[in-house]
Amino acid sequence: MGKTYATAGRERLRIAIQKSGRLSDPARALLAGCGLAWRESRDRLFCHGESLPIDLLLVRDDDIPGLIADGACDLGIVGRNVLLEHAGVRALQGQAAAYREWRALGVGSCRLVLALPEAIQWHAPAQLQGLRIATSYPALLGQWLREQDVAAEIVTLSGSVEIAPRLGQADAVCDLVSSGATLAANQLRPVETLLQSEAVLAGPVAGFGDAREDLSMLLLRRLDGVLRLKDSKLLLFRASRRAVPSLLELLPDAEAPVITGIDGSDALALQAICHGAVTWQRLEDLKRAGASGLLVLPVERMLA
Ligand code: PRT
Ligand code: ZN
Repeated sequence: MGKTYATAGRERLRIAIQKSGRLSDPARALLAGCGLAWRESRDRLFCHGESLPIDLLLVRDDDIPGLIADGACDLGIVGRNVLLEHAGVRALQGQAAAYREWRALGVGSCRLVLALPEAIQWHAPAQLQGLRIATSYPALLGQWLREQDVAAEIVTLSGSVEIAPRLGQADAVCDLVSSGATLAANQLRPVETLLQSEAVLAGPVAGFGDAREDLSMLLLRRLDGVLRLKDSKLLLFRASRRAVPSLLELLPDAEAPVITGIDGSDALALQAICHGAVTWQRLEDLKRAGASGLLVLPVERMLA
């Protein structure tokens, strides 16, 4: 198996994704949506691509930026927070980033926030001077503190950051939040957002210069199609010519509507891809404005 890892590179593309965690299912779903299929291997670390020469490496998310930087993997799906923290650590060591964000993927959204015990009134970053802040993101926190011109002590913890103030390890925390429930359960209140994060496709700064170049471009084109269609629906309906302008006003998110005449009738047939939610309310509004025979269909693939 070691041989496969070492020699699979140059002709095949290798994508690192999280083995298990919040981003593993969304990452697989996105890649499957791009037409990728894999043979699961027994060691469950390496999945050989069956439909295209694109293999998966299943790893801890924290390892993904380093794998791309080392060239052990070509692309990776990882939180922007992890990618930028890794880049921040490299920058402190005088190394260039060696990867960049290729696409934001619209899943795994969260914020990196500074949070204080609820009892403390928040005015401005200056009040952090001399305090201890617990975080798993020391490079990002350090950068932000420097921008604020504040000297605080960074207490680096690999987990259970939210509990640090109650344990007397820190005065404040800098951690990821999505719903905010964990902070609230620990009597902490978010006061500043340091970073808006989501899962991203990360890849090298420059291209590959070999067979992987075409493969990565193919994958990007398909991914763009999948991302564009994420919440999209195909809407079909009929309407009189007179009603069309006001109907189109109700469809600001419709992409290039196609309008065709119906033989032997003064009605027109319309079809449009809507990128926003097509709710019952919207259908009722369209019907009131003169649409009939409304049909909403899922859109599976799109190649522009
Ligand atoms: O094992 P491995 O190292 O691969 O996984 P991990 O445990 O380090 O990461 P994982 O699976 O927890 O998260 C992977 C990525 O998901 C993160 O890097 C973020 O980009 C993204 N993400 C999105 C989140 C959250 N939302 C999130 N809420 N990552 C962590 N959390 C944690 C947060 O740290 C806090 O403990 O969830 C808690 C808060 O949640 P709320 O909903 O109570 O606010
Ligand atoms: Zn991790």
